[in-house]
Amino acid sequence: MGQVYIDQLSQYDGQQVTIKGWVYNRRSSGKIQFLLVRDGTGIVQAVMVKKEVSPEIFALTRELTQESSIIVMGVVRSDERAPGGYELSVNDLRLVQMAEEYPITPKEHGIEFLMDHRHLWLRSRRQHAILRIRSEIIKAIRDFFDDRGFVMVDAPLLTPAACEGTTTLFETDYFDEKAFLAQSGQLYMEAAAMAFGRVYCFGPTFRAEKSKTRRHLMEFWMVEPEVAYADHEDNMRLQENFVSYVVQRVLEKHKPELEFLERDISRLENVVPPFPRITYDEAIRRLQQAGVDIQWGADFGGGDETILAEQFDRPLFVEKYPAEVKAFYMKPDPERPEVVLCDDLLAPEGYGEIIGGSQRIDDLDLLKQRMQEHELPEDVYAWYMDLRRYGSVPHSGFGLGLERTVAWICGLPHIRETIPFPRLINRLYP
Ligand code: NSS
Repeated sequence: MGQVYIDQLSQYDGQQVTIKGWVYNRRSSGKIQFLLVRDGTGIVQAVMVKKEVSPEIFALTRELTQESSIIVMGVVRSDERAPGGYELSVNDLRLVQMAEEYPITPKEHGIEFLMDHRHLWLRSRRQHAILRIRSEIIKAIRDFFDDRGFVMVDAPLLTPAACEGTTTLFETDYFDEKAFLAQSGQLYMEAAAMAFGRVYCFGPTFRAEKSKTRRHLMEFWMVEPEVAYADHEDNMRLQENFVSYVVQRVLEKHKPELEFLERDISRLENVVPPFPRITYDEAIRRLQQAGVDIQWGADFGGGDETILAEQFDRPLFVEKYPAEVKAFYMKPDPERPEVVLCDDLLAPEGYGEIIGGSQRIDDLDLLKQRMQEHELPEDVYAWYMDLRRYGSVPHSGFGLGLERTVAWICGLPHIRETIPFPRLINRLYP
């Protein structure tokens, strides 16, 4: 049998196979050596008995260092005691490269050391569990929208204008012009929604966040659906169905990884619609009752979000914030123009805001007025205003941050492990 992957071993019980991978660990007891071999799909114990291989191979195996690359050949044997239920009786081995002394050993390392070695740290079991769940979440996100008739439309990453305020823009030279890395694809999705009805984009976004927190990355992935003819209510319904779908998919496919991460699975099983909803006004009352010194008109900090979310057993919608603390494009509530038809979805257990969404302003004059209040240059937004000139309709959308969602679902204390190579305020390496 040619190369077989470790997660497929159960199909090869009793057969001779070849595994191509790396040495995860090794121990020997005289006439027998035990290798833990990993190949990216899993880890298998490979047992080498002295009299079953050549003396050269037995001697070579004794010298193998952690992370040396090897090709092992042997017979698959089911064994209840083995992790995964199978082990390999080795009859041949080839060394591909003898690894130098590996910096990450089974002992505990500090976080900065691990982050400096992120390119190697990815090989650990914990990072495997997290990044496999991330990969599944991405697939679930795409499946949810694709199965419901949304068209995926890619937004540009180099843009002439801001979407989410001018304070967090990364600026770069664009020949004789200035360009900014995209903070959001939303404005382009509004154009796409007028063309295709229901659309989404899903890609990296960039924000120069000058705050060092456990929830902020400088480069993060966001999925942004936008729906023509959808109002604020439709928008929230879509969000709760979407978030529940993603969580249930991870529960269905990745329980072993969640268990490895010691995630409290019962908390995730609760995540089914409908989600509780409170207004911003009520959120302020609840915070004041909890002893927080906050007045109507202020935005929430991470700590405030945690206090609110902890009062509920599933994600919490907070809707209708004061227009002043929100973006220029949000539609005022016709019954109370000082608040806007927006919502933030707060994840439970202190993971904070995972979604920001709103119904958009569809009236040209009001949009112009808001842009003036926010001191936004009209010329670079001319195309965006055109959308209110040619067949403007009510429309809504939202953005879900992928990494915060991964942190919440995996139960991680910090966002830095949710993306393969995080960009943090003090880190651009590796
Ligand atoms: O600023 S948001 O609240 N909303 C938007 O960008 C809208 N333009 C989206 C839309 O309606 N199409 O960001 C949305 C989400 C937010 O809830 C977080 O989950 C995530 O994006 N987010 C971040 N994640 C990680 N790091 C940083 N810095 C970050 N900023 C936002």
